[in-house]
Amino acid sequence: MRSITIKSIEQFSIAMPFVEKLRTSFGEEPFKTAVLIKLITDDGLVGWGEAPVEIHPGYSSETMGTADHVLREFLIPALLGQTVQSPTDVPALLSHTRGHPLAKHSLEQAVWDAWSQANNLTITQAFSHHLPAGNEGRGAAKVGVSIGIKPTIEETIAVIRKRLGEGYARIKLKIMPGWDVELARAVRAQFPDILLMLDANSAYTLADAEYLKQVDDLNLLMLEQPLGYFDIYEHSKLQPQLKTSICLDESIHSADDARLAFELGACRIINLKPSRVSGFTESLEIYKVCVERGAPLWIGGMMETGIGRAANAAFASLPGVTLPCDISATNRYFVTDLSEPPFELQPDSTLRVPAGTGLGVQVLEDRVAEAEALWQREYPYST
Ligand code: OSB
Ligand code: MG
Repeated sequence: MRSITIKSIEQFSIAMPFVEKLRTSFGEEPFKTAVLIKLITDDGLVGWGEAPVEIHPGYSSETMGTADHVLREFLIPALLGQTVQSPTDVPALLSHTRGHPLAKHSLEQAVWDAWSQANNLTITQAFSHHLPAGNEGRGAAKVGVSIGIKPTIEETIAVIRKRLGEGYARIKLKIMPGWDVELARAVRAQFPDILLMLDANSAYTLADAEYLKQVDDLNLLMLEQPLGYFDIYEHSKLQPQLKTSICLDESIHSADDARLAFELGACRIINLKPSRVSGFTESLEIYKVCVERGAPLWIGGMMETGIGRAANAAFASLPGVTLPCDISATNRYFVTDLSEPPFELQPDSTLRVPAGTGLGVQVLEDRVAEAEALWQREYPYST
């Protein structure tokens, strides 16, 4: 395999209007925001990455401000001039900076993109190259859609009906105390056969165990992250009390966390967000943990632009990813995205993975500049 040498790295803070915002138990973001990375190699190859950071430290402790700062001051300087034999070398190069997984992920993604191109591979083939034989991509990713907290149950049912009509085969509903059991019962009554799941984003405590049992007879695909951010222990006390499978999102930051969660019986399923676990190198380790245990796995989302989405869809096409992913079509998120072609939902509820080398999408730099201008207009106090 050919190495790459990193010649320059640019970062862009961007904002884009959402087609439909996503209200969760911790709030709602006014815009899609991110810090994008453009990396150029000695040979002139260009790799792109996305840190899907938000304005508020609600889902992640990272924000637009922290990612901008940590990338500029610490992470980018650590990569400049480095020769990388494999993208899996990147975590060690960044290890002197503690934390900041979303920021680290953006750089690692850009390296995966450029390295794949240097080796004439799609990014999916680059992932498979780092896995045992038999883990080749399937060319498409099975996907669902995540629906935020709405003012009424009727509005929620209308959005679900629209999404089912578009062809999404799995519906995820955001819940919080007071917007949970009644909602789930009403939706199940309307749609008895759909793949349905709930995501609490850490809104409950172990004291709510009896209360949460009320959703147990609704044949849910899973209940995502009911308890504390970072918690594994209390989930291990809740899972045995529920028939419904618990899926962990916020609590899993590494392959070690995944092993611990499975050993303790804290969950049966993992939502793997490559950004949350600091990149695709750690994602590959979590993938292997799940495959070895025969545990269901799916790829989550952070409302990524086409840049992050392309890489996530590629990872989601690997055969160990067994459940529909939170990677919806471009038109679920944006009117105009930063890359082309857009991701379109296929009749079998999949997104096709681009066929070209690297990410396989074309980044439209004039759109990146527009999105940068929107961020600067809305948040003039920031860099
Ligand atoms: O909990 O999965 C989550 C978006 C932002 C923060 C947290 C979450 C989400 C989603 C979005 O559910 C899924 C998507 O990208 O479509
Ligand atoms: Mg979640």
